[in-house]
Amino acid sequence: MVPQKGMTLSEHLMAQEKTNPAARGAFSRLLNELIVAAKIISREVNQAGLAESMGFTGDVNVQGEEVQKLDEFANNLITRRLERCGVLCAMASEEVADIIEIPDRYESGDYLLMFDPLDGSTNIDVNISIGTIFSIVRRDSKGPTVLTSDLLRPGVEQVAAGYFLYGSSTMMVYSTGNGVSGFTMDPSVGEFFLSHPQIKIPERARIYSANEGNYQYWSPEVRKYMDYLKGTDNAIGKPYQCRYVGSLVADFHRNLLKGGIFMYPADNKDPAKPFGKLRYLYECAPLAFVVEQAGGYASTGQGRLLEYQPESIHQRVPLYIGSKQDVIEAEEFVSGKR
Ligand code: P6P
Repeated sequence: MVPQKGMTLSEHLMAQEKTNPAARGAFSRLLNELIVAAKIISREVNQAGLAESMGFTGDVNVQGEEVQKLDEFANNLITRRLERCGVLCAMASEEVADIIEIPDRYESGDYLLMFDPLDGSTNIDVNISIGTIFSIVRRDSKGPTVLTSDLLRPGVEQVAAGYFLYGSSTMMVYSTGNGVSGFTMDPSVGEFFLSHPQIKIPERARIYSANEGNYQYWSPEVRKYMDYLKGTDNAIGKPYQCRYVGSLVADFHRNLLKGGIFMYPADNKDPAKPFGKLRYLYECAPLAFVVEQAGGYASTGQGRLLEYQPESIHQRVPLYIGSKQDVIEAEEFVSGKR
């Protein structure tokens, strides 16, 4: 099946099931529930900006409902919708300390969902794009109880991953292991249409995304790489351009389409976070799955990120992700080989 621009997401999911029988039915139910949640989050994100500008007080909105912080709202919405889809045996959220079990009243399934319900939510009131990131694995353990080890999987074991981007338009970008497809929502009909079939990231591009305010907290190897990018003796012969909005999904999406490297290195700013800020299960592994499916690469700075074995559900790891040649080069510097 050759994906045609304008194809709906539902058509695309059904076509995926033909090439991926393991995903027949259950998978589409899971993704369709996620899509409904994303449409509702998209509406709330847009209204939040309006509410802010109209100066509503925080506690009660125009419908008289209790206003929750948007990331709490997004987390609760995804949890409530997905727990009843009959396809999941557990979930884990960047917003929730422990594993999220499926209530007994709902049918359990063979998949687990890890998600960051609203990454970058502090950017809402300055109208910068934010996103929802998701990762799906099949259950590993047998027996009546889902184990934490079912969640603590290296990213290579994901069966699907992707993100929703709430920006100038709402997009969904995802992969089930057969390349990366991007869909743009037409708000007038509330449907996602294929706008970016078979996304491929350039092998190299003159863009880097990093918070250089952390420069003094980085290792000498990371600083050496940053200085290399900003010099003229790099592979392109000109200083790279810095593009950084401080919203991972927005920065990643731009680099996926235009190329370049996003990095959040380990730093010694906060002894409690020696491996940097970003979480493996909800941010790094799903985006690494997508970027490799698009021909790119993701590294912890010491090796392939998708092969990293997380030790806790909120494990943080350093992240270097984007164009393959750029990330390989970063890994050579950061691991001390250059
Ligand atoms: P810093 C948002 O809070 C986030 O988790 C990511 O979306 C973003 O890439 C990163 O943190 C920005 O962190 O330290 O540069 O503000």
